[in-house]
Amino acid sequence: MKLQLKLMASVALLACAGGAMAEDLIVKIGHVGPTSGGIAHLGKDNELGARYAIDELNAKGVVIGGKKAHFELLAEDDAGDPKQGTAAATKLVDAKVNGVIGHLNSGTTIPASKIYSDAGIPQISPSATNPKYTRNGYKTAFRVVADDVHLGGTLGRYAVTDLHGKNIVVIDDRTAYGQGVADEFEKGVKSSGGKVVGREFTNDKATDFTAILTSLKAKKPDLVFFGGMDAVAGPMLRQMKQLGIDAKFMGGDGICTAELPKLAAGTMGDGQVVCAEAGGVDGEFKQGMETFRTKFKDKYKVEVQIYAPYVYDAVNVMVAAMVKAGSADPAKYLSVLAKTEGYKGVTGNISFDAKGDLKNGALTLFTFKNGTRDQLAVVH
Ligand code: ABU
Repeated sequence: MKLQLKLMASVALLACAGGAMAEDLIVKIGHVGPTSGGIAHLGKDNELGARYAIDELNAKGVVIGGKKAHFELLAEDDAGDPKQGTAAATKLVDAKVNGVIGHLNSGTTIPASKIYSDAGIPQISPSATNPKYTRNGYKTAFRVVADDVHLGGTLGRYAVTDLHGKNIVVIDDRTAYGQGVADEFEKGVKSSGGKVVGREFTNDKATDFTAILTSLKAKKPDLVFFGGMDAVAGPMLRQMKQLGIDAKFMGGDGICTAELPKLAAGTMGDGQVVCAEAGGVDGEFKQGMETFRTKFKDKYKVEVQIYAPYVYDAVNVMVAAMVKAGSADPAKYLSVLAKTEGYKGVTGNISFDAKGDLKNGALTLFTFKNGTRDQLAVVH
């Protein structure tokens, strides 16, 4: 009889323990980026930013609505391809994720945003800069970087007023990002009294630019702007050198990565390349960004490429909204997320405007010296 009572007590204790575990809240965070293909190094950079945030949140212990939250990362690869992007989005919706961080490319982020919007799932892109992403009226779409109007326009004005470009030529990769940022660059050049004397296009998988570079060489360019990603910009720089095109080379955030010097294989002159990250910190935030980069390298044994800190912030902003709402249910925390105001992240102050865009997004202009990024200025 005593043994039976003891057994019953043990079963009751186990049931309690099981009950306590059942009270824990599983929060699924989706992440999508190109972790295969030519810009896999950038997709992996973003994914590591998400893992970093999630590991930290799980270690810290976060309570949402009185329950201990356990965060799970559901990481998907879209290879930077719009079709694979929508397939990844559908998969995450079917998995009932509580929120999505991504995608990396504008060309995948924009079509995926309709799928998340239809499902009512909040999405924060840490890197898609095409303005259209937040202009479709989807209440679920947010981003934590500046857009291409700011990015391309600033670079266009800088090309004329600071780099004194006279014969400026433009190439784009015909993606939503590449073409969009190149158009904004052209507008910026023209608004500063400069001239674009030639424009060509390629695609985001191309490796041979001989024909378009030869055609542009005839215009005697002193500055080439490329709207596209580093995987294309690197070989383009190599071929410019082979063809004897001695010109400054500019681009947006897509080329402003730690990997570009390797992709250009030693053909970039010091100070030849000028690009901009669609975010940036100075003053009180500078140390926090430096610390993040150092800790990231210690943890993953790789340098931050460009947007890992923005992904880290995007996860934390989303979770902060869940905590404040007392719920990880998208229908309950979405309105709180939309009202995010003055969240202090490693990438600066994060507040969203009515469209879901970052308010007062800064840019950081960089050049490259001795194969590493060298900051020129933070532009507000
Ligand atoms: N912003 C550059 C890379 C991502 C994109 O917008 O396509």
